[in-house]
Amino acid sequence: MLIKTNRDGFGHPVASEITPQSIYEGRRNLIKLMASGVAGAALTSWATREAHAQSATLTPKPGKLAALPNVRASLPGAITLDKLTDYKDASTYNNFYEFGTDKSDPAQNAHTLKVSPWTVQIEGLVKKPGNYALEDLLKLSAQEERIYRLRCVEGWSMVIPWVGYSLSELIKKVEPLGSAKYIEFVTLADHKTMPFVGSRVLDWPYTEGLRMDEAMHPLTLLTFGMYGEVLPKQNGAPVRLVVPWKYGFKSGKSLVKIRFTDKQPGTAWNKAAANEYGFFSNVNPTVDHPRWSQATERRIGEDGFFTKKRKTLMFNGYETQVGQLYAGMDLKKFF
Ligand SMILES: Nc1nc2c(c(=O)[nH]1)N[C@H]1C(S)=C(S)[C@@H](COP(=O)(O)O)O[C@H]1N2
Ligand SMILES: [Mo]
Repeated sequence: MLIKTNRDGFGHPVASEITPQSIYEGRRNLIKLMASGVAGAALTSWATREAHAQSATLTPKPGKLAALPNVRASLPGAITLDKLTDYKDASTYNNFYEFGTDKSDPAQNAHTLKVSPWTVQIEGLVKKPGNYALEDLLKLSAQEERIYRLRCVEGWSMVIPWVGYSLSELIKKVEPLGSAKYIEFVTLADHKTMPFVGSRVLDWPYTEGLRMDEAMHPLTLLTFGMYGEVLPKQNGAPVRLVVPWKYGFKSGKSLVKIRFTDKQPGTAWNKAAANEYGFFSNVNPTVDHPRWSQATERRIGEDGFFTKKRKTLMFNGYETQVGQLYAGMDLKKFF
């Protein structure tokens, strides 16, 4: 098996292939399947297992999710030696407040979410606004598997193999105007299918935002799948964001709108409690949440009586890649 790490001109690691040609071809065949209308075919578990051969402990999932087209397995170069979180934990211990505030609620309730047809509206300061069908988004760029840490602001973390492509690919295609400095991400708020939309915890729809350079950073992943398959509904199907150096809540699920703007957009958690959740919300062990420390984290799946907590890393361990974005900024002030 070929393992190669490259760096692009910015010093960002780029994907390193871990996939033998046969698997690549196998996955390529799925594109043909998709094209021929056989979209319900599950990605064979041998391909998933093979792709995860680097991580000995993957629990392949059962399930019959539709296959994702055009996927090649790859590693982003950063933090891939951690053991993967079991699929079962990643898909049953969730935050998705539209389906309830308990960690087990989304897995129980999200089956009502209707993920097809799905369109993402692109609007604001951009040359090519419009409604983009999920199928078109899927085809826009080759998808990669990227193993990222997700660190929740509540103090737990997981290591998940996501499937998608850099959001920058989409941004380049829609041609933002020079005046576009931020992007607002709006997620679905459907009373009929999301039982907790309307609850007073948050101002719905759940929205998030990134500065343009953060959105353009190659690590920011427009995500369609995990563990080699399409996203389970509770994880934000059919398309979500994953911004691995920020607290988990920046990674909005079930995206319906991407709006380019010249002003810093409001965000759901900042509106709910501005003193607790800032716009940036970069993972930072030295800046405590007003009600708890952010210095350590509990890795889901490692909980045992004698298990030590892990030290939380600056920018969730992605400092080499993203530190430059915040050069000269007071990260206590801009938390
Ligand atoms: N629309 C929406 N997106 C959301 C949330 C939410 O409640 N609603 N929760 C966020 C939080 S707090 C976290 S930690 C991650 C959890 O993602 P996961 O369940 O796939 O691990 O999703 C984020 N995205
Ligand atoms: Mo979170």
